Amino acid sequence: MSSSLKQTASQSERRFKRLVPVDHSSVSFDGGFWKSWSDTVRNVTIPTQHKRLEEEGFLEVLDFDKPAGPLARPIQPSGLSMQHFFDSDFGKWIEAASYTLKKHPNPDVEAKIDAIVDKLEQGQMADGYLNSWFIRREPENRWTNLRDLHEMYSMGHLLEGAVAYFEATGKRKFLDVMIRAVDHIADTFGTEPGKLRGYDAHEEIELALVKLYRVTKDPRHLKLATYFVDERGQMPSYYDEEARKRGDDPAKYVYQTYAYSQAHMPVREQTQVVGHAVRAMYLFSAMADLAYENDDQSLKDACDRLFDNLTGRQLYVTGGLGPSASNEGFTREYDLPNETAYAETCAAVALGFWSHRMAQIDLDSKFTDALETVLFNGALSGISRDGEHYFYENALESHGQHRRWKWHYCPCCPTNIARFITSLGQYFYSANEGTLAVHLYGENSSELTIGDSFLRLRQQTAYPWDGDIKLSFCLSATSTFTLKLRIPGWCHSSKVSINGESVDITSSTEKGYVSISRSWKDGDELRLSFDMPVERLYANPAVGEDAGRVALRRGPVVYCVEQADLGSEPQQLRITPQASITSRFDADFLGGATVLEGDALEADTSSWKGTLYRTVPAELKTRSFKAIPYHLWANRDEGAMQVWLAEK
Ligand code: FUB
Ligand code: ZN
Repeated sequence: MSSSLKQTASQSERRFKRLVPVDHSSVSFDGGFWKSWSDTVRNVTIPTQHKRLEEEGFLEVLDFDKPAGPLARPIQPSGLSMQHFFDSDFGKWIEAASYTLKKHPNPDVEAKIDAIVDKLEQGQMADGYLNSWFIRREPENRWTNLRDLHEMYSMGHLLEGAVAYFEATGKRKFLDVMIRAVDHIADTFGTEPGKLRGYDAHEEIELALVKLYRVTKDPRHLKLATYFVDERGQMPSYYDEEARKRGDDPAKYVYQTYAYSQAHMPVREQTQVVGHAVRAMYLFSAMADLAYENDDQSLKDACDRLFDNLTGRQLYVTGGLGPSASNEGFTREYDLPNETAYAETCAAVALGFWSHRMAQIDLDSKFTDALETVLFNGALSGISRDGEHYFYENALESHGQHRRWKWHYCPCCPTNIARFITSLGQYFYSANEGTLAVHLYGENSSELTIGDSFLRLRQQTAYPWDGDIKLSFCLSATSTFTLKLRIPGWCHSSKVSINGESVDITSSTEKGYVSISRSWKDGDELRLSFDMPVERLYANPAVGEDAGRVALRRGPVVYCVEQADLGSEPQQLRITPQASITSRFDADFLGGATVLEGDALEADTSSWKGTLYRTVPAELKTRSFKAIPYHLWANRDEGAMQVWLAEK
């Protein structure tokens, strides 16, 4: 039996018909929306982030031959200093930078990565342990506080960096260093006698181990990831036992509940998304990975419940998530305040990771719709148009107090959005023996393999500003496969034609993907047309903050009104239900974007001077307004902004 036939047989025995995402480097953004973002991240973000890591002393933690200096970040009440996880920041930077290297070799970036790797190798302990904080400052305390101190979180990010760097360059040193670190973790944790039954409170190592397994094919790496996910939330809590061992009272836990780390009950029993948002998204990404690798229906079911809970009750219209600063996460369902929204960039990026993984085991556009929403809104808003300023919190309303910063006290978000964009190609397509799925739209050309066929596919489109897309097929030989095209959830009217002949899509659409099975030949041309009107969105009445308000969306892009255009605060604007709102592409607006324009009402404040309350409401006068894509806000002068606009 040929190896590809063997693979087919094992696929058919599986519960999930798994899709394999394309390698990010097989997709080139040679024009259109993502070209300028990818170029900016590669040419500006990656080098400036390294500069910041140097300037801000992040890389000094690797000077293992010098005594550790004074703390750059104080210890917080939880016992954690941001410095405990500096390794994660350069780990993520290495990962983001590595994704650029395959197509754009850069000896300077490689040298910078190699310098970090040399130091990591030098500092690694004889038993494989690797964490700069503990090695330099308190080696006797390693593995004594998984609840608070991020040891495996940091190692997980180094591991993801090592996998990406190996895949980009073929250089093994970093990968081997991290495999030794993983061997050490596996010797220390697990259910076998003599091992600790612990797991890190900040999830990350789990999904990193699955990435490692996909490179090494070593079942021990998958087993370790599975152990961490299965062990999470088992009672009695490991964290209580660990605290007692340290001489701490578990009842004095700063965050009070292990729901903060999704460790309040076994993961398969969880039905509501709770706690710290980034942690939750990393955990659920790992659960989806393990459902995929282990063919585990129970993990898939848990993910489904949690996904529906998140998207049905706890997600901002922008794809932002985790409204509260106090736990960097979730509160109660439908609690979606706009001005104080925490909505951390990392959390939106990580929702992208999770939803993408879900789509590989269950091709349902509800997952890829969520991916697209974060991509064009709540994640992309985390980086400025110049590529070197950032948001940590992605508010949906501001009075001008939210400004982008050059670097952050806790800079987890910049490198996260960078790695999302530099690896974006992998999110566009996935395939298995007989299927090619197109998840995202945007100008690109890609080199894809479906079964034994090699295909060059070109997407020509001005998406997301326009809903017309041309897919051109360049095939060396005629090839039969099923093309699955995502019909975006926001689209209410779409058309597909092949070589000028229209295709009936109503009967062949399942879970938001239209299936077209045929013999594809060189030169075939498929056209997609998604109707893209300006839409008014209303929130579930349980979201008290949005009562009487409307948000504007066109295609996948959510809009906001900024004081920079209005000249006054958008909070005084009233959108009327009958107002016509038109769209126009403005090539000069922040690199080119479609803006919305229309008439609205605005309160006349001239008669209110010195009055706070009165019995006569404000008079309203007509004025014009302009709305801009939310992801582009705060790129101009300081001022107010609003996504959910009052409706009159
Ligand atoms: O704690 C590590 C990272 O820093 C988290 O993922 C972010 O929320 C920020 O707290
Ligand atoms: Zn972050």
